[in-house]
Amino acid sequence: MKTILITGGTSGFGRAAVKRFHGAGWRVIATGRRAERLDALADALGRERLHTAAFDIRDEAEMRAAIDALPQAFRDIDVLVNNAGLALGTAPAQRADLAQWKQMIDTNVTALATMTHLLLPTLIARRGAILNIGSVAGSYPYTGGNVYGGTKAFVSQFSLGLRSDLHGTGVRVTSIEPGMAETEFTLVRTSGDQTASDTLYKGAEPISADDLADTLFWIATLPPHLNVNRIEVMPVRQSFAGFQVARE
Ligand code: NDP
Ligand code: 8X3
Repeated sequence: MKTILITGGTSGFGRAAVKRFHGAGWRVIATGRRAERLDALADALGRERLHTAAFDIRDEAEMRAAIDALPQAFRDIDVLVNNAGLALGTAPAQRADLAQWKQMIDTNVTALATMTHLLLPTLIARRGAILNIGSVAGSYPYTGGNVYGGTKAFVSQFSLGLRSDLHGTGVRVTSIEPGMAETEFTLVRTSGDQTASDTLYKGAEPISADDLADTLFWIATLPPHLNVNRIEVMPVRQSFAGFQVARE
């Protein structure tokens, strides 16, 4: 039986992935700050193959304590899904909130790198896999994407760098880069503006959390000699727009 650790298991992609892998018979570790959401998952799925750990992923000491406290049956982690992350704000850089920038960097970059560093010995021993959730925002700039896009560019390049460093270990690394997906992402980004969230997704047939969970499951269950390096997934209704020109 394989074991997977999914950060950000309380919502969106992460929660859907917890259910997807658990449903397929995997042992799952789900993390997130909202303990009541993790408890609800345990109520639904039971605790035999689900372990939950509630902590703020920006707190390295809490993260280490949670990994140290893993029950024996959950210690041999085969797959790490670095999913916990967020965007905050849509203002252009010159009007952005510095505290929001730092929270995005601490969560999307520092915590992701820290968790990876902590679990690398186990993942190497298991010839496991690291699935990092990047974003199309890491490749394609848009106004107001500034630091969020920068953090996701880090995820993409860090994933490729890990592939290189882990050469010969058998560990697989993938950067999964979704486009517009309907989760709590926009609610978080707009500090709880449900109308903004509903308006953004209306009529767009966005990616669903279950769609992305299926993508993660497909990658995690490929034959062990195959590695998906980077994968972009978008709704058909979303594509690219052109450059802008500030004319005289
Ligand atoms: P959600 O807001 O639905 O889920 C985000 C998850 O991250 C939650 O489980 C949340 O848990 C967790 N999280 C955030 N901050 C922390 C923290 N400090 N400590 C612990 N956990 C934290 O959004 P998505 O499911 O959409 O987002 C998942 C990932 O997908 C993110 O990395 C996001 O950037 C990325 N992404 C999203 C896209 C989209 O359009 N939705 C597209 C491309 C990428 P809790 O609040 O309980 O701590
Ligand atoms: C989330 C996708 O386009 O809103 O990463 O930045 S986008």
